[in-house]
Amino acid sequence: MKIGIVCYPTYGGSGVIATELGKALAKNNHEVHFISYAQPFRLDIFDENIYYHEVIVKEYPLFVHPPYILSLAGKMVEVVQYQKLDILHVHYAVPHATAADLARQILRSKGIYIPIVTTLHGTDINLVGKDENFAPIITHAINVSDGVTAVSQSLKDNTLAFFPEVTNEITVIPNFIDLQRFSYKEKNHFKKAIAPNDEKIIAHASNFRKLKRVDNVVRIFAEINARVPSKLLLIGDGPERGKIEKLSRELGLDSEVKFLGKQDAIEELLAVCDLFLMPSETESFGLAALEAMACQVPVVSSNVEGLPEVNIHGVTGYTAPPNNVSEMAALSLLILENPETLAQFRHNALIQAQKFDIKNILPQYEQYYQHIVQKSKTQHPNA
Ligand code: GMT
Repeated sequence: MKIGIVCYPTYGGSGVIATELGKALAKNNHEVHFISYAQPFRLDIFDENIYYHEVIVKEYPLFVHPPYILSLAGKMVEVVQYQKLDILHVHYAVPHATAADLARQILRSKGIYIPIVTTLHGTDINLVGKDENFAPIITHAINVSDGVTAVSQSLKDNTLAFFPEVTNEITVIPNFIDLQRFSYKEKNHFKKAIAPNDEKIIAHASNFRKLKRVDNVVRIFAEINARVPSKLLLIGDGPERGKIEKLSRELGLDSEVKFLGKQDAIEELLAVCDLFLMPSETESFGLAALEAMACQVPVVSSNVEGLPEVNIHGVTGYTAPPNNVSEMAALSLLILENPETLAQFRHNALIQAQKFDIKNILPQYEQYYQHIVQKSKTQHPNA
């Protein structure tokens, strides 16, 4: 098939999933066309089946806010028409599904019907979706898509609860992991460099947005470190970074907390960790937790939304209400102070991660695309 993929190129789970899906589809001999305003950060390979089309947003003195959505729709029209795409897969209802709807209308006037699959990732539904002005736009974008998927059952349930006028069917296709890339590897020399006195190594990775509660990561770590000497690796960067550095200094943890910034080879870092913390206030899935689990790292996370579908309480780690720092610290210590629990949870984390193996999830997307293409051919035979 010839598949167009539209995503945000930035450091974040939806961009990772969209890019890794496109790479896996290309390996399976599909022709994949990425459409975005910058090269997605994980699109770091050459593959003869992969194309990248940049959306250029032109600035005019008249426009204070250049209309990205129109530039995107225009690029979609061009790529669908000239590359003869079979399907457009857009990640995020707003603005991508909205732009795709416009592109599809324009293409229909040229006798082309392009089916649109929209994948909901969470931020558009849980955060943007709470802005009243966006509600009718998101509802419309979902209802006019030819197919809609959500990355967890919880996200599907929330979408239907927040947007009562959504009538379109939503299919859950969970996020996935490449277990060949994300796996446990012996990195003793690296471990020694980070934790020379055999301290426990704890990690957190995110885009440091407020909802990730990186401040609570540091507070949980402070309670852990008071009992079990440890090091904290903070991977990623974002708006909260300055505050978190200040908090670490205030808690006297500057030499225990390492700010590593954005890292490409995150699997190399996870390979040396004993625990991953994800105390988010909202999380439709928690891809970073799954990446840790694939590397056999147990997770202590909050129990919101999709996280309990990924991190199983008492099996692959523990979950607790968000903002309950003391409970998350106590649960972390249950793992770190008990070598048998740590070993068992490491094993369980891998078994759970295997359920999300890309080898199992990729065919679900391929079958879904086939189904949507067939359905739209039946519904729009003359387009
Ligand atoms: O969480 C972020 O900051 C990034 C965001 C995104 O849209 O890229 O992640 C969302 O999509 C990921 C991939 O499906 C999920 O793993 C994250 O849980 C989800 N984030 C939220 O729901 C807050």
